[in-house]
Formats: sequence, C-alpha cells, structure tokens
Amino acid sequence: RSSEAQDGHGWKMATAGLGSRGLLRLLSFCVLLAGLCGGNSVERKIYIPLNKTAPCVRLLNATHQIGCHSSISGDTGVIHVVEKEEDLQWVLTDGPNPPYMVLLEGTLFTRKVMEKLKGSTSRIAGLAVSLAKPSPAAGFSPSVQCPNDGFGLYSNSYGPEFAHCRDIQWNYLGDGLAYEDFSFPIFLLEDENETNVIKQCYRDHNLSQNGSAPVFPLCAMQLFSHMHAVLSTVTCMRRSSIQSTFSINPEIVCDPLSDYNVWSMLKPINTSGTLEPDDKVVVVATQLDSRSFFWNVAPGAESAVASFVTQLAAAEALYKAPDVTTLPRNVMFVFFQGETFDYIGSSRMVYDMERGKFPVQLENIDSFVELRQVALRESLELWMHTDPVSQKNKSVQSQVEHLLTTLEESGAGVPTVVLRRLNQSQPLPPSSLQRFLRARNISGVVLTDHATVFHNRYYHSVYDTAENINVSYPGQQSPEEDLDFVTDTAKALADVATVLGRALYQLAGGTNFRDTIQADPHTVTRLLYGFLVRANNSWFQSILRQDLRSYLGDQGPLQHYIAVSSPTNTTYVVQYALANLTGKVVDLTREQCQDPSKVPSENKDLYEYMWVQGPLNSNGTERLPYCVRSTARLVRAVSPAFELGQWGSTEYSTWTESRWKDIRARIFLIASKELELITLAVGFGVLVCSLVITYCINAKADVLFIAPREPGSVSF
Ligand SMILES: *[C@@H]1O[C@H](CO)[C@@H](O)[C@H](O)[C@H]1NC(C)=O
Ligand SMILES: *[C@@H]1O[C@H](CO)[C@@H](O)[C@H](O)[C@H]1NC(C)=O
Ligand SMILES: *[C@@H]1O[C@H](CO)[C@@H](O)[C@H](O)[C@H]1NC(C)=O
Ligand SMILES: *[C@@H]1O[C@H](CO)[C@@H](O)[C@H](O)[C@H]1NC(C)=O
Ligand SMILES: *[C@@H]1O[C@H](CO)[C@@H](O)[C@H](O)[C@H]1NC(C)=O
Ligand SMILES: *[C@@H]1O[C@H](CO)[C@@H](O)[C@H](O)[C@H]1NC(C)=O
Ligand SMILES: *[C@@H]1O[C@H](CO)[C@@H](O)[C@H](O)[C@H]1NC(C)=O
Ligand SMILES: *[C@@H]1O[C@H](CO)[C@@H](O)[C@H](O)[C@H]1NC(C)=O
Ligand SMILES: *[C@@H]1O[C@H](CO)[C@@H](O)[C@H](O)[C@H]1NC(C)=O
Ligand SMILES: *[C@@H]1O[C@H](CO)[C@@H](O)[C@H](O)[C@H]1NC(C)=O
Ligand SMILES: *[C@@H]1O[C@H](CO)[C@@H](O)[C@H](O)[C@H]1NC(C)=O
Ligand SMILES: CC(=O)N[C@H]1CO[C@H](CO)[C@@H](O)[C@@H]1O
Repeated sequence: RSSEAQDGHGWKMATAGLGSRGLLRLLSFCVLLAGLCGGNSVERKIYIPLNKTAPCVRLLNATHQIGCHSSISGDTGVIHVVEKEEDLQWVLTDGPNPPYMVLLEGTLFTRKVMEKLKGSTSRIAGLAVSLAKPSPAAGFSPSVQCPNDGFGLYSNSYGPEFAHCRDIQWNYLGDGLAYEDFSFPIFLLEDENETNVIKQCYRDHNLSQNGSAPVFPLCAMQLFSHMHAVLSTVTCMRRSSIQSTFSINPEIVCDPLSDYNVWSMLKPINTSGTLEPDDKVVVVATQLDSRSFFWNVAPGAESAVASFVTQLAAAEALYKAPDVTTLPRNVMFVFFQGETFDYIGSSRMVYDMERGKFPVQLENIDSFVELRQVALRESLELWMHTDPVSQKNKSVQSQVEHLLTTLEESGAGVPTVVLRRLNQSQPLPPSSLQRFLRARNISGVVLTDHATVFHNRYYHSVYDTAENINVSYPGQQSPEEDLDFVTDTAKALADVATVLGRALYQLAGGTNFRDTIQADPHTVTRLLYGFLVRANNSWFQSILRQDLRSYLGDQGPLQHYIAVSSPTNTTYVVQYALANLTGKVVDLTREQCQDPSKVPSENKDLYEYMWVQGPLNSNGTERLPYCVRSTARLVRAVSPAFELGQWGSTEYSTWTESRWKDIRARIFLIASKELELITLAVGFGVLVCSLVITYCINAKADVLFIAPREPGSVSF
C-alpha cells in the first residue's frame, strides 16, 4: 500500500520541473514536428531517374581539354526552366537559391547564351538541354568554322594563302561550342516525355510568381558526369604509362579515339603481300563518322551517312559490270573512320602505306575520288574540288584535268547530275584527300554539293538527321514498307552513285559497258532507312553475323561517333552491307566458311568469308544462314601518334576520351536550408527531451518499478 503512494509521489517528483501539462504539450509537439520533418525527408528521397539522356563528356588533345564534367558526387541545383533569353536573368542574378540547374530550350543552346552561363559558374550547377522541334531555323553547328584546321594540307609553309580557311570558312555557321571546356555538366534530354516530367515538377514547385522567390520544397536535379582525365592527352597518357610500368593493375584515365576503316578491292588482291609498283589503283573514299556536342549522339545524315551510302551504292553498281576482272586498273573502296577528329582514319592509312604495312602503297594510287557531303544539291550541281598547290606541277595538273574530264563524261549520261568545276585557285574543303596530298602529289578530286561554304546548316549537330536531307515517309506504313519505299533523296543519291560508278569504271580503264552501270535507288533507300531511321530491320538482320545482332540496337538509327570500344556499330554494319552488295554467296558449310583454308578453291589471302544469319524462312520461324565471300575488310584506324608514343604530336590526331565511372541524371525535391536547420534543431530538442526523461525515470527507477517482493514476504 505504501509503495503505491510512493509510486505516485515519485512520478510527481520527476515531472515537477516541467509540470505535467507542459510535458504533454512538449511531447505532442515533438511527435508532430518529427512527423512533419520525417514526412518531408521521405519525400526528399523520392528520386526520379532520367532514363533517356546523353551527356557531354571530356575529350582531350595534345594541348587542351574540351567538353564537360561534374564533381565526383554529382552536381545538384534547383531547376529553373529557361524558355526565352529573359528567363536567364533569374538564374544569373535574381534567383535566391543558387546554384541553379538550367533546363534550356534547344533553340537557346547557342554560343551567346552559353558564354553568359560560363561567366557565372558559381550560380550554375549544370545544364539540361532539350531538343528543339523543329530544328532551329537559323541553323546550328557546334563544330568550328574551319574543321580539322592544322591537320589538313594547308599550313603556313604550304599554301599559306589557304591556311586556317583564310579563303573560305567552310562551316560558316560553326560556333565552336563543341570545342569549349565547361566546368559544369551538360546533358541532352532526348525524350520529350521526360522533359515534360521535369517541367511539370518545376511548375508544381518552383515557378516563381510575380518575381518573388518560390517556396520550398523545390524541384532539383542532380547530374553525374565526373571525368577522370584532366588537362591534355599528354598528361593523361603519361600518367597511364607511368602507372603501367609500376603497377600490374594500372589505372587508365583516357583512351585514344580509335576504330577500323572499312575497305574492299574490286579485283581481289593478296592481302598478305603488297602490290607491285606498276599495279595501279583508283581510290574512292568517304568518311564513316560524325559527332555532335553530346557523347554518342551523332546522326550525321548529311555529314557522313548520305555519302557513304552513295559510295556503297556505287560499289554495288560497279561490281556488277561484266568485265571488271579484266580492267587494267583496280579500284579500292575505302570508308575512313575518325575523320572528324583530325583525320584519324586517313592519316593512319597513309602512315601504313608509307611503311609498307598495307597491301596498297602510295605509288600505286593512280587517282583519288572522294565523296564529301552530297545530299543537299541545289539545282542538280555536283561540285568538283581540286587542290591548287599540287597543280602547280604541270604533270599533276594534266592528270587532274584528265580526272575531271572523265567525271564530266560520265555525268553526261545522267541528266539529273551536273558536274561543275570551280575556280582553279580555290582550295580543297576539309577532306581525307588532304592527308594523301601531304604525303604525295596524287591527282584527286573531292565531290560535294557545295561550291564554297557548306550547304549543311546542322554540321556535326544533333539536328543532322534524316529530316535534314529530306528523308521522310508517308504515314501509316509498316517498317517493312518504309524500308522499301524509294524516297526522292534516295533517287537523287542513286544518280550521284551512278555517275561515280561510271567514272570509276572509266578511270579503271573500262570502255565497253560504261553506260550500263546503274546504281539501284532501291539499295540506296534501304541503306538510308537502315542508317537514319531504323537499323534493326529485316535486311540488316539478314546480312549480319549472328553474334553481331545486338549492334543494330532496338529501334532508331545508328550513331556514328567513333568512340573507344571498337569496331563500332557503324563500322560492322557498313562492312557487312559492303559484303552483301559486292560479295558472292558461296556454297560452304558453316565450318568451311569459318575456316576456308581446307577448301582448295577458296583463299583467305584474297577474300574475307562471313557466315551471316540470312533471312527468315517463309513461315518466319528460323533463319537460313549462308556464307558470303567478299573483299570487304577492316583495317585498324588508330592515330599514328599513339603508335609512335608522340602524345603531343601536331602531325597526327591526338584525341582521347576521358574515362568515367558513373553517368546519370535524376530529379527530386529538396528542402530549404532553413527547413533543414529546423529539422536538425527539433531533432536535437527531441534528443535532449528524451535524455531528461530517461534520466528522471532512471533516477527514480526504484520507486517507479518496484522490484517483485520476495516470494516469502508475501503475506496477508
Ligand atoms: C525512368 O525509369 C524508371 C524505372 O523504369 C521510372 O521509375 C522513372 O519514372 C523513369 N523516369 C522518367 C523521367 O520517366
Ligand atoms: C586542341 O584543341 C583545342 C580546342 O579545339 C585547339 O584550340 C588546339 O589548337 C588543339 N591543339 C592541337 C595541338 O591541335
Ligand atoms: C510520350 O507519351 C505519350 C503519351 O503518354 C506517348 O503516346 C508517346 O509515345 C510518348 N513518347 C515517347 C517518345 O515516349
Ligand atoms: C501577383 O500579382 C498580382 C497583381 O500584381 C496579384 O493579384 C497576385 O495576388 C500576386 N500573386 C502572388 C502569389 O503574390
Ligand atoms: C600471298 O602472299 C603470301 C606472301 O607473299 C604468299 O605466301 C601467298 O602464297 C600468297 N597467296 C596467294 C593466293 O597468292
Ligand atoms: C611533278 O610531279 C611528278 C610526279 O607526279 C614528278 O615526277 C616531277 O618531278 C614533278 N615536277 C616538278 C617540277 O616538281
Ligand atoms: C578565281 O579567283 C581569283 C581570286 O579569288 C580571281 O582573281 C579570278 O578572277 C577567279 N577566276 C575565275 C575564272 O573566276
Ligand atoms: C607537291 O607539289 C608541290 C608543288 O609542285 C610541292 O611544293 C610539294 O612539295 C609536293 N608535295 C610532295 C609531298 O611531294
Ligand atoms: C550498338 O551496339 C551495342 C553493342 O552491341 C548496343 O548495345 C547498342 O544498342 C548499339 N547502338 C545503337 C545506337 O544501336
Ligand atoms: C544480300 O542481301 C539480299 C537480301 O537479304 C540477299 O537476297 C542476297 O543474297 C545477299 N547477297 C549476298 C552476296 O550476300
Ligand atoms: C516452317 O518451315 C520449315 C521449313 O521451311 C518447316 O520445317 C517447319 O516445320 C515449319 N514450321 C511451322 C511451325 O510450320
Ligand atoms: C511561387 C511559388 O511558390 N510557386 C510554387 C512553388 O512550389 C510550391 C509548392 O508546391 C507551390 O505551392 C507554389 O505555387
């Protein structure tokens, strides 16, 4: 009985300081706040990952770093949508919650705006750029005005009047953004729906009304694109090489941009040896790669695809001529990779030719025809560019003259292509031929759709898509119908391919069948569809090796960025397309096809053998594979600078790509700094409060919790 009384007394004692009412209030307040803050921090943790983005990454050359990077734990900022230039004011000066993550409308992604953002990095955490639809009307090219300057033919010591594009700024729209160094991350939002998710989050939480500051919580974005390499290729390669001498597990921070060139010969040659000096070869070349500001986004419709598709179609047409095996000269088709980055592919081929590491030598080259951008012809004209400096030599000049006349004759039979000469004192546009002319004065011509500056208004940008070269399909067609739908662009390119095929036939010494050579618009349209619209189509599937299926991706076009893990998708698909168009189906089993050395009639020195998937059978259940024999091969395209260990080379491309660990983007809600402080303070209060209570309870524990009496003492 007395213990009960003591009990109540003890409880009163413990709470005497606070008063029982006060305690109750404090407790309920604590619970309430904890609930509120707890709810808030749970909300804060709801991250929405952005699934369809492309980052801008860091690339390095001998002297500079370009591109973007974030801090190692990602950069975070409150989202602010910038739809017109005036909106920048908020981000740059007015907004009270820096740093900001700017969601920039595609049309505003210009040098002018970017310079403003670059100038106030303390207020900018990063940038997400949405795609402009339709493409910016004024044109947009993040490349430079004088592409590959310094690595082509003209320099202060050779044709100085043409050096640094003094004569013509070929890519006059180029603003050079893709060659700038940014200290914050920049991502491309590829999916409109995701952009809308972000905008909605912004509208719900962050929209400022009447210029007043929005209320927390705010919608924020976090971008991760931390880059390991810094400063320059010289720095990062030296670091890697020092590590690899001292460590078994060196940490590599950058890799050279490299891939493979695709090439084939009209008449098979022994690739284990080299040609005799008096074997003559006509070279026809184009480039495979393109780029944009963002990593692995390189649609390159006009800057690469249209021309390599034309060359593939010309190859098909020429191989079909009945007397190709008896022509006095051979023809070599070559597709250079990495030309975008200071001529990686062509400089490597010239390097290999000079050192006898390639079956064809420089002295074997009789003439050189190159296709650059050819899809945007105005009024039928195809322009023939030649080099004025090498033509100072009269013998070179007469060879070039012969080349141009041959082309003109071949064009005469095709009314829709008008070949035009240019002023003899006009320099070559950026082209692979320049790398060959650096080594030897060969007679060469570059064919383009532009007389002076590029017609391409989206050179090396994300907008150089099928739309840019007017490839479009009537609606309500199935993918299979689109694949075979002959577009006007395909017809026009097939005409160019016909002219090219005929000219090559004649340059190779053919006479009898020139006018029967005809490129197939059907082939051109399928290739355009495959490379620009949907690579994963029935034709591309049927011509690839089974293990290469995944290179076609799911939906959509291929990207033509050279990259560091090779061969890339484009390289393989072009090689297999070339094999399909110029090769023969041979009757070999799978084992024989994979190792033809045991078959007496076949020879691996002369041919390449591919066991391809083949088409689906009639009921669509299985594929009918077969063996294709062709001369379509790959040859390494790594800049000689890395072969030679000259990482500071000014002769060869030195571009490398930084490595990274984590690239991703996400959005979430964040609380204000004040709210976070309050949360902390309340948390602390709760802690102190509970400590006090615990102490009191503990101090009076003997009173509060009466130890069970000894069983023996239970009386009454
Ligand atoms: C990205 O994918 C995840 C998982 O599929 C999904 O929860 C999220 O909503 C997606 N992000 C956006 C912005 O749609
Ligand atoms: C490296 O790239 C930067 C940026 O484009 C350029 O200014 C510089 O001249 C390049 N360096 C070399 C050696 O090519
Ligand atoms: C965007 O969402 C709409 C409706 O939800 C859908 O029809 C459309 O296919 C989506 N677009 C993309 C690119 O996912
Ligand atoms: C914004 O300003 C208008 C008039 O200037 C006013 O009617 C409105 O209440 C303001 N809204 C807010 C959220 O302050
Ligand atoms: C190709 O050349 C190699 C080395 O010169 C020679 O061994 C081989 O027999 C040649 N192959 C053919 C088919 O001529
Ligand atoms: C002109 O070029 C040819 C080779 O194409 C060379 O043999 C000749 O010596 C050159 N002539 C002059 C004057 O340089
Ligand atoms: C070629 O261009 C030069 C200078 O650009 C000019 O002087 C010359 O008249 C032009 N020739 C022709 C045939 O247009
Ligand atoms: C090509 O010819 C020009 C002019 O005739 C000459 O200056 C140059 O050195 C030659 N180039 C090579 C690689 O021989
Ligand atoms: C390229 O090939 C890779 C690897 O097979 C594949 O994952 C990727 O989706 C392909 N890229 C495109 C754009 O199709
Ligand atoms: C090329 O592909 C077409 C269509 O799949 C096929 O009919 C043809 O036999 C192939 N040709 C070669 C040489 O592989
Ligand atoms: C499909 O056709 C193949 C022969 O082309 C046959 O062997 C197979 O049984 C057929 N499958 C079905 C489900 O009809
Ligand atoms: C000006 C402003 O506060 N705008 C919005 C910001 O987000 C909050 C929270 O969702 C909204 O209530 C505001 O209207």
